[in-house]
Amino acid sequence: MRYWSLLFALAALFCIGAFLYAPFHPDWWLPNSPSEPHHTVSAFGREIDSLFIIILVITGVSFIGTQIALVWVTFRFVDRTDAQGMPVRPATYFHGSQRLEVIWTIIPASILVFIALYQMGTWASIKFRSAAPKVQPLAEVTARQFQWVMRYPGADGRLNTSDDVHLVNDLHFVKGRQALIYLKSTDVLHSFFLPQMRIKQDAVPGLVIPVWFDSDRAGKFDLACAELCGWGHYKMRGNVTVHETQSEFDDWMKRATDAQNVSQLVAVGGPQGEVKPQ
Ligand SMILES: [Cu+2]
Repeated sequence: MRYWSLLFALAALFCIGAFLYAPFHPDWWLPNSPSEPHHTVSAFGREIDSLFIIILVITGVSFIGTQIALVWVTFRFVDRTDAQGMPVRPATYFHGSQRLEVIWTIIPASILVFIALYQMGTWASIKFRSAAPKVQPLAEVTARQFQWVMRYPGADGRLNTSDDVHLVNDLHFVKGRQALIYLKSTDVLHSFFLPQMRIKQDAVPGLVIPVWFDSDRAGKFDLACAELCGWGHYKMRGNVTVHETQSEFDDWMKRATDAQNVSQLVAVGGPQGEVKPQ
């Protein structure tokens, strides 16, 4: 029955096609800006993508090699019987092969050690607190079921003061500047995910975790929760706006501050809004 070898060969061909297609097709698996599908917007993005490509090459070459071996073995050593129904080439059985086991342990272990060492620099620059940029925090982001609560410092530039600006699912920062946020959670595990910037960080109840990122393109991007956090997990989609200049960001912040002051005045004036904002 050589059908099996044909079936394995077809599956292998399909996967090899996908493997060759993936790195060159925009948005096949690494999301980018819609207007520039081949451009990764953040500095971390380029490092993360190159790690992905290295892992894709290692797994792809291993996969192609094992598939060729599998197809060849199932084709070459297909079961054959003679006129009496007896196997022409009876199978021989043996138990264990120390040499083989040593080889197939050492090779994957070496590959894993290589990847672990190779990615250390990238990991350190994205995750180590010592690498956090020495800048004023952009915001405090608190995840809760099921929204992102953003708290921006107001005019005084300091967080946790009375002029802070509160927004929901709306992250803004400036192009070409490192943005630093403090990530918290009030209930369960969430995961702060900026797909186009290749940033993903768990929000853990009880912890305040610094997260930093940048973008070399202005525009609209996505924020998502990448941790299944309950029935409304899908609702934790937020908007990310990268402003072209600091003054554009400042204008937006002023509008957000004014809108917050208006809503507070209306709240003070009661549901009928007797106190009219100026
Ligand atoms: Cu969530």
